[in-house]
Amino acid sequence: MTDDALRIDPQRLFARLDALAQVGAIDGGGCCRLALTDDDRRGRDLVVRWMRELDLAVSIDAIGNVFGLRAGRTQAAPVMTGSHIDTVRTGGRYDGNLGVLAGLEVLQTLDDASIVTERPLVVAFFTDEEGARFPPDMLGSLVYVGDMPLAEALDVRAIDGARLGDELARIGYAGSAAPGVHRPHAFVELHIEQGPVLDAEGVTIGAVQDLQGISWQQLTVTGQSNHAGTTPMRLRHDAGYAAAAVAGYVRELAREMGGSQVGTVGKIDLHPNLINVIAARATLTVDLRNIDEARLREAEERLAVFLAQLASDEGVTIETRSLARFEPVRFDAGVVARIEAVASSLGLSHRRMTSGAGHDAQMLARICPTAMIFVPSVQGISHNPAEHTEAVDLAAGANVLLHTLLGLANDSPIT
Ligand code: HGY
Ligand code: MN
Ligand code: MN
Repeated sequence: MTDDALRIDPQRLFARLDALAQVGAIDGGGCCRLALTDDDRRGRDLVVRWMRELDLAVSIDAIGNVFGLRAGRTQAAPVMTGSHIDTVRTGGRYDGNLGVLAGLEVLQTLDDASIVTERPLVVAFFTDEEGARFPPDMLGSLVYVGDMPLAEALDVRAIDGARLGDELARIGYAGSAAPGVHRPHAFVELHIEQGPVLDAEGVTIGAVQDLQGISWQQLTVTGQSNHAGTTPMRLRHDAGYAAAAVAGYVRELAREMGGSQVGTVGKIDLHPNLINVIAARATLTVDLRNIDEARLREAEERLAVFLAQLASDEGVTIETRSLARFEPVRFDAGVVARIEAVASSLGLSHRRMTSGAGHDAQMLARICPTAMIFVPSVQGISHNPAEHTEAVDLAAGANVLLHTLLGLANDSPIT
């Protein structure tokens, strides 16, 4: 069989996706495997078992990133693929998991065809991509590329108070390899779009050329608890009202700025959180994103002005703490072009696009030529158990990954 005719085994890919989705399964067909929990450990153990069954050389680094290496004809820098297998609390079964398991499927397809590539191939999964339990997101890949000190990462506190380094050791994934092992020649990540574009346009493949900037902040509003019945409105210092005002402002700011600006208040905790007590304290998060760095900075500045006025008007204090701040990323034009050429050669519709979500690829792009392959999310739903991608699209994405990796690993010209 010529390399061009090579295709992955869809049923084998779907079987692994289903098996991994059973780990931390939640109602509605999704998964909950928050980073470094026992369910994350079970998911890791399963994928590492698959890596070993494929005779990959498995290495685990000090932040728990896991790499499976398939030898090439040479010892040249490897071509790497991968993603994450940690999820949000209401995760779907494809977010991250598809990129890792399609990578394994590609390697097994090459084994079946007795193909040895010039460069080694590596499939990776990175620790705590979601950042939902331990901020920032993409923490593992950020440490891997050297832009977050290991010691600082190990001391990160979870939203439940746990220390990252303690949890990593507890689940047995505090590896011995130094972050940065297997410096890649190139990195390609297959991922579901998690947005509505491909599905709405009926396009199969997204060749992702850029990814928007991310600003995560935690706000702590301190007011004064008081009686909900006896306290006149003019005497209130209501942290609950202030939190709601921030959520309303963030929505209004995004609408007013337009373009790619988005804003989300996804987490609000009130204290004492009781029906007849004016909240003394509110802890909330603000997620702002924009493909344009200057506009993202403008959104942050306008929020800061709003918070200062709100604090003064309501007689509360508002402390802010940055949880993550990543500038927009442009992916490698050569790798993007290769993805498009492969999609065309497979007869698949494709289009260039921006990623609204953060991904490990945005960190790998700091150290090597990197790009992403998207497949459609039905109705753009993600971070939701109802997240779905059609089987034909899952297979199409994995075949584009197969031939993109093959071309990069053999340094073949783009045709
Ligand atoms: O937040 C994100 O965009 C990603 O899901 N970690
Ligand atoms: Mn993801
Ligand atoms: Mn996600």
